[in-house]
Amino acid sequence: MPLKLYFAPGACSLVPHIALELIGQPFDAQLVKMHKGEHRSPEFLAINPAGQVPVLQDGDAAITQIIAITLHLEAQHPQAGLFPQEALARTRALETLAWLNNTVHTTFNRVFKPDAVVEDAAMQTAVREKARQAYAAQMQQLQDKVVTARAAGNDFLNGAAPGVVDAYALTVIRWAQLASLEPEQQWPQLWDYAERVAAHPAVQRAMERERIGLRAKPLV
Ligand SMILES: N[C@@H](CCC(=O)N[C@@H](CS)C(=O)NCC(=O)O)C(=O)O
Repeated sequence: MPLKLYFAPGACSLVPHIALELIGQPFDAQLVKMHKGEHRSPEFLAINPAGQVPVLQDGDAAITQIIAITLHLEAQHPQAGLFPQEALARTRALETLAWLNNTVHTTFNRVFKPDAVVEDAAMQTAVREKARQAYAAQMQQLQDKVVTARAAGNDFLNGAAPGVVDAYALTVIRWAQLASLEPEQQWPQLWDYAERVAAHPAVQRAMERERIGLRAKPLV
């Protein structure tokens, strides 16, 4: 039975989606229409009680959490280059991946859904603005990482070719635009990098299936 990925266009499920395309073997891509609330349907909650994408269905196992899913894929396909091979480079990639997942992603959540933090409308505006500032600082940090990688001769945070960490970086750079930041103008080296990642054929296939481009319109 092929692996099945539950995804929503442009959501963080883009990360394992790109990983699956990098592996290059057939898989099922199951669209979850989050704007229609499908992630809260009884059918989807039976698969992931947290009501979130991504979910990777591998046989009877429904695997959640991007880091767990991508490490599971790497364990099955160690030659696919999802993470660097060399020990310290691999650790650095995981370090950045964890930061993207537990810090940058959750900062974006506060920009996008400040109502999950506070009830009061004025306070929501304040939470959003504070989070937007934090997100901008994190984009600068991400650009610094890209510049350091380039100085070491690597076009990607993963090394010479893109991997899981680059898929997550691309995802949060797209989100910066949703948060009314302008990465193309504000962090040109980061934007050049995002264009490099997005130009990779495997990344293009995932983005085409999700019907998204690198450029995205502000949402909040
Ligand atoms: N820590 C989770 C984050 C998953 C997550 O935040 N998914 C979002 C999409 S980017 C989602 O499904 N949100 C819907 C919700 O929480 O209601 C992971 O690594 O997979």
